Amino acid sequence: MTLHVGVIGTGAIGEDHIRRLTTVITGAKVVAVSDINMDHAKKIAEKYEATCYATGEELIEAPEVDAIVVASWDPSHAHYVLLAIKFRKFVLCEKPLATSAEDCKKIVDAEIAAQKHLVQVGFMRRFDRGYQQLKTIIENGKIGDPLMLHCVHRNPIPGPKHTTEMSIKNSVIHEIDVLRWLLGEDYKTAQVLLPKSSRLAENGLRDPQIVLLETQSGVRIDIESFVNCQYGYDVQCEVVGETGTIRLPDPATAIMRSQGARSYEIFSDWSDRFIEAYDIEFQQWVDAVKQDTVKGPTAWDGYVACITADACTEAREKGTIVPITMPTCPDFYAK
Ligand code: NAD
Ligand code: ISE
Repeated sequence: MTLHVGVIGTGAIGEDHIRRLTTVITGAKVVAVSDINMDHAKKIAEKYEATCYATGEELIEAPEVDAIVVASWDPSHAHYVLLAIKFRKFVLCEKPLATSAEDCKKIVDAEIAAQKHLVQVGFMRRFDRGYQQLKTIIENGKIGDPLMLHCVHRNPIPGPKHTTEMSIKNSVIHEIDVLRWLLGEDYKTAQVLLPKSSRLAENGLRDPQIVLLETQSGVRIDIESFVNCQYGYDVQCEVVGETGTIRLPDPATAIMRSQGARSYEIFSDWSDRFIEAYDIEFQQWVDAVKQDTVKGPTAWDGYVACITADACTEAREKGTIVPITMPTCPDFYAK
């Protein structure tokens, strides 16, 4: 059976996921697309021989659509995910699951009421070969207990409507999720330091920012978020343990010696840097949905990430260390 997928949002990543589902992933076909930018959605629909729906709501309701990918702007996610749950359809929602913890909670409650795991959040770094290697090394005790993590998340330029808050909720949310998964524990406190801002940061954007997180067992994490770094897309992570350290590998690119310099290419954005992770994420999602389930990051993971991001926002605004109170994970989501 071929899984019939509908994609809401045909912008940068939506179009890339449609290409992926069509040319890379086996067992799925994009049958429907929708975007508030109808002109673009129509072009994509034509290119991939899909039906273009006037609204995301119509797409979700359409009987031909078995499962949904939400790749529209962050504030629209919660509405579409809640509607997908109402129609008992599987939904892979790009991160963040919602822009407020309150909306994430509504999704969690709706999924529990449906008594079926339908939601997966697009935290694709969990599928990245490098992060998986870090997790295996940690779990095998090869560096003892992790004590400190030093992370970097740089984008060359921000999106058109990027805000200071989005640097955490839209960008650092990846670290918030993947480090919690890596360490297997929740966070206890959050703090945000604001260094001197880059003169290239426009419209009052505070950039860079340094996020400091502390886990429940006392592991200290620093994450540099710099959305205006100009030179490329750069994600780094070093874990310092009791008996050794491990570092996320830079993706393999050829090293060139030329004109008196040794150099290698740095990717320009996420789409190439994490291409393999997205491919694995989507193949596993399609395979699981065809088995009538989902196995990737859950609505609970999306909720916890949003609670943490909200604490970071509060910490930045108040200039203090903010305690993070995590709700108890319901049995429905307990592994
Ligand atoms: P984009 O601006 O290129 O595309 C978003 C599209 O959504 C636009 O075409 C816009 O018209 C459409 N849209 C906005 N509101 C809508 C609504 N209510 N209904 C239907 N369509 C709507 O942005 P993007 O970079 O493609 O990001 C899209 C989403 O994917 C965001 O939530 C972003 O956080 C996420 N994202 C995730 C990753 C990742 O690494 N996992 C990378 C990039 C983007
Ligand atoms: C973007 O939306 C993503 O999710 C990318 O993975 C991230 O690196 C970037 O900062 C976000 O804006």
